[in-house]
This record gives sequence, C-alpha cells and structure tokens, in this order.
Amino acid sequence: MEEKLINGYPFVPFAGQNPGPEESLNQSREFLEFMNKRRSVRDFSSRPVKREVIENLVRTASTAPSGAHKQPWTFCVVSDKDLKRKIREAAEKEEKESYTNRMSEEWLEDLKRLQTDWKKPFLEVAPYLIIVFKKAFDLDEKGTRHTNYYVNESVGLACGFLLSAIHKAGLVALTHTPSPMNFLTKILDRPENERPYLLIPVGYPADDALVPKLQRKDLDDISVFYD
Ligand code: IYR
Repeated sequence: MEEKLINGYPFVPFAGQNPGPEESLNQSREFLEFMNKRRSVRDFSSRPVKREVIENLVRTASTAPSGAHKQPWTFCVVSDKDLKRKIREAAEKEEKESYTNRMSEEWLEDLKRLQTDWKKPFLEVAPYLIIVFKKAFDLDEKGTRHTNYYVNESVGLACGFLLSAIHKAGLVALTHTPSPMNFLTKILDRPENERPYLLIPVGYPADDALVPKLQRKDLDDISVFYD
C-alpha cells in the first residue's frame, strides 16, 4: 500500500472496485433483490448464534461513515440471561405505560397492521440483544469532553449497516425502540456521554415466524429525478 503525505497527513490509494456499467447494473439488481427480502421479525428462535458472527456484525456496523470519522457509537452485546430478563422487564414496564396512556389514538391505529403490544418476549428468546448507544460527546482519560458531529446521522447509518450485515449472515433482527429508553443506561451501567439509540434483538427466526404482509412504496412514490 503506497502511502503519501498531504500536509503531513497520510493518504493511501482507494482500494475499492471501479467496475464497468454492466457490472454495476448486475450488482445493483442483485443487492436490491437481496435487501428486499429483509424483514423486521418479532418471532425469534432461541437457537444459539456463534459469538464470532456477532463480532463481525458489529465490525461491519462500524465501517459506516461518521462525522469527522469520530465513530460516535458503542454496541453493547447482551447474551447474559439475567441481563436479558432485566431488560425485558424494564422495557415491558415502559411499553405497558406507552400502549395504555402515552401513545395517541392515531399511533395505535397506525400500529394495528403490525399487531404489536406491550409484551416483548423476544427480548429473552433472542440469543443476543445489541443495544446501540450514541456518544453525544467523547470523554478522554482526564474526563475532558470532545465534540462529536452529526451523531444521530452517524449512528443511524451504523445501524443501517448493522441490519444489512445481520441479513447477510442469514439472521433476523428487530429495530426496537422502547420509550423512554434511559433504563438501558442504568442496567448496562453506561457512562454519562452515551445515550441509548436502538435496541436490536438478533437471532435466527422461529420456524413458524410470521411477518405482516406489507408493500414497499414504488420508486415513483419515493423519488424525484432531475435529469
Ligand atoms: N415501541 C413500541 C411501539 C411501536 C412503535 C412503532 I413507530 C413501531 O413501528 C412499532 C412499535 C413497540 O415496540 O411495541
């Protein structure tokens, strides 16, 4: 790898591909077909997943772009049964309150096609919970704060990469957002610069897993081309 200094900072040649138009078309079609099969799943199998698989998923998530390359994220990976039970209990407590008192009629109506409720058994059944924390700022050894940039955008992108990696490994996931989520900070004993962002159970699907029959919007409904 040929290294070159620009104003004293190291650069290397871009090592990615630079394919012809047909190859781009083929790859774009294949990836669309593959990604279009990804679904949010709530019915998990308790079948174990190799720890190294999960490690690779997290490594892949962390290849996402981030503001000033600060990588402002922490992925907490929970397989411990006691911790999963604690997280389920705390999540269900919040969710019960949300479904009964906090969510609007319109919201509850919108959720009917998903048939969700406050019960979250998948938080104990799934072999792994990945709890993604965003780092509002960095803290060095001296306790000094350092700014992070575009934190929500960066962590959202990392979560997108994570979901894609999970799908590519033949696993399923759910982007779960119990609200409020601060119980996760306490249970997982996270430092003051971290805020819970998403709770993602990961595992194999149950043999009898069902998902809602949904349609994705057409290209015309999601895009405008200014040719
Ligand atoms: N967080 C709740 C409610 C919920 C909200 C949305 I927006 C969803 O797309 C799905 C569920 C829950 O997890 O049940």
